[in-house]
Amino acid sequence: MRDNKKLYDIANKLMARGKGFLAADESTGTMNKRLASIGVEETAENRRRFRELLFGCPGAEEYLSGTIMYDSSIRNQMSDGTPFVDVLIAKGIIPIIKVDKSTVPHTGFPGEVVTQGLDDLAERFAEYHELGARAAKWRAVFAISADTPTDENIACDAHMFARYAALAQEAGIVPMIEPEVLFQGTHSIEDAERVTTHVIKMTFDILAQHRVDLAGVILKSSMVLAGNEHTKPSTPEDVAEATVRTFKNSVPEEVPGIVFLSGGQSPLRATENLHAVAELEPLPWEISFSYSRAIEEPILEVWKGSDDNVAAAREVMLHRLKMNSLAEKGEYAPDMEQE
Ligand code: 5MM
Repeated sequence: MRDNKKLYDIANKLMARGKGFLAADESTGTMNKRLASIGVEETAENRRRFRELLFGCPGAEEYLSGTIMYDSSIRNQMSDGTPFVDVLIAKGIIPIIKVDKSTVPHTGFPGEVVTQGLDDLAERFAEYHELGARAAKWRAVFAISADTPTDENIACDAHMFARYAALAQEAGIVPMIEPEVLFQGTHSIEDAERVTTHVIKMTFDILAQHRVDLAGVILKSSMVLAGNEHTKPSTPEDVAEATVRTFKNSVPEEVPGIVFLSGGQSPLRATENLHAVAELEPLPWEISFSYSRAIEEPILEVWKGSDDNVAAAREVMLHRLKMNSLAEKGEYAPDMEQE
């Protein structure tokens, strides 16, 4: 009989108050785009050097309970030969492994994609557990338009979430499910709420049908806000109210935690919106951040690929993490950005 208590313990550690996740799980193509954006050559060594900057940042453990890694990173190491994964574990940061293999077009459903990566997943989980991962991430993507997402597309991804989550729990790994409703678009905040509620609700219904233990699952969600091309940007108060209402209408209370992706919001906006959600606590779930771009963008700008800039880039990283940690506790104010 499986001991689910271990899963609950991992989930509780991940959702520790004042701590969140760094999503450093860019696939090779995405990481190359990040390097190109700062004029750095897109090589395996430069991708490794950037991960060394992030994973080796002294003090990050004060604000991070988990770090999401890509397959190549969980097998990679610091310049001195110490495996990245050992560096994180020594700091008490739980290694989380991205296991989906990205999206492909959903045949017959124009404009929609489905996530792939279930083949050999049980064997991959066994290896990732051996390498030190105790949580995993699988992302599905939904764009809002007049015709999308369709129920068939949501159900297809939800069945894959369920299969992935069941296999993760069987391997002693906490599954994080990430149904990302894209921020990019002209949609209103009301459309975002309607679609996000429907996607999350259908996903959890199908997870429950597949007998996934929802007390051992973390939800990684988009915030609910108007699209980036909508005429009126949503205020933090609007985002918080719509997001919390969405969760209350779609997320079962036994789910231990919900973390946010930043989705292309600016770093400051992602922090302000997290703070506004935290101000509506208590909620049935622990809430935190799991940002990639909203943490990494300012770090990349300072680093610019030079070893001489690593210390300054790590200061920027610690600042961003501290701001998000304060926001997670509802203790953030924009004037703290200047300190
Ligand atoms: C780091 O980006 C993750 C993987 O993306 P690709 O497979 O496209 O390279 C992504 O799943 C990320 O973990 C989340 O979406 C959160 O990232 P943002 O930038 O939205 O906070």
